[in-house]
Amino acid sequence: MAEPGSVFAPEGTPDRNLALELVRVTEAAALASARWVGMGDKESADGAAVDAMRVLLDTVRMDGTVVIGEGEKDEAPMLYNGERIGDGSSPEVDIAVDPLEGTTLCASGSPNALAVIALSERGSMFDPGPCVYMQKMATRSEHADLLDLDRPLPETLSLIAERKGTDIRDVMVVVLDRPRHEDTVRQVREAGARIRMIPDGDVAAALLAVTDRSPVDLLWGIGGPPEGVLAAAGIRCIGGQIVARLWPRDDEEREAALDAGYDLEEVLDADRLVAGDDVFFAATGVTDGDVLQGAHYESAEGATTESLVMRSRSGTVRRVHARHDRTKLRDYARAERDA
Ligand code: VTB
Repeated sequence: MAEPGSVFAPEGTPDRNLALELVRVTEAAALASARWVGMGDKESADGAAVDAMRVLLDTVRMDGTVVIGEGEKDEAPMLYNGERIGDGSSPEVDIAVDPLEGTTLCASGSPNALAVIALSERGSMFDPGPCVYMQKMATRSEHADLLDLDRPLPETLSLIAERKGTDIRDVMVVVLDRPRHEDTVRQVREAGARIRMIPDGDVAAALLAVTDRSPVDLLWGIGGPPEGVLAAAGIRCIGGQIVARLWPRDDEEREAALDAGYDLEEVLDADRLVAGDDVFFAATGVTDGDVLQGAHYESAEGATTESLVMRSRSGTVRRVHARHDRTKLRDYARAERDA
């Protein structure tokens, strides 16, 4: 029997949608880091997002553990992996967070930087361990059964074209622009499919790939495992599928992962990456992107944000457009502090 106020309430009981509380957290991070858009200083942009997010996270009633955060405790003062967050009351949750996904995108004023967070039941999020990279593919539900990390990518793109009833030239795959992808990129081009090359930001790219009527059919590539877990949380809510596999860079990393008990052959899908039955996800745009508009400072007093606010259990996907009154917020924050 769940305790009163728990999000993991008995079936049929209306309960809390934590995503509605999380959106304030991502909005705060986006507004703070958006001050640094194009300033060429990704550390400050990230720091501003972390500080803003950490303060607001304390307002969420929960007993949270950061599973995917800013890194190990000795390298991250806040939102480090293992940090306990919230007031300790129910529910018990795992937290995956990236206060600024795409720090370089933000620093260069490029599209698709996001503030993002996801929660799910304690113990339900995949912990990537020592691996720095993961192979990933994501697509919307109609093509989900075609995802295969071992099939050559041009073949998968042909199958998607066939399923869509189009030519392979009409298919578009989004790929991180990295030297490790050069061979595959060449093969895809030879096969005649099109590529959207992105400098960073494969969480936004994964969300785009699973969106209906998206210009992009598939996300493919080797990127960060934290971004894989965050994308999976979003996909659990919005629909579509991701498959991923840990990708050790060298023998040392392979050994460390094996010693830690990881199965390097295992194909991890959205349900494995985020196994909970009740997943909450919120993301707010920092710079303008395909999925979300960025935070805009429109006047001395005002700013606007756009966020995605989602929950897997109910399947509700909200787009929240917010207008923020910076003068009032400042006064309000001061009054709270002085109280
Ligand atoms: C990607 C990208 C991220 O890390 O996951 C990437 O989506 C992978 O790492 O925005 P490399 O940059 O080392 O290739 C980010 O760029 C940063 O988190």
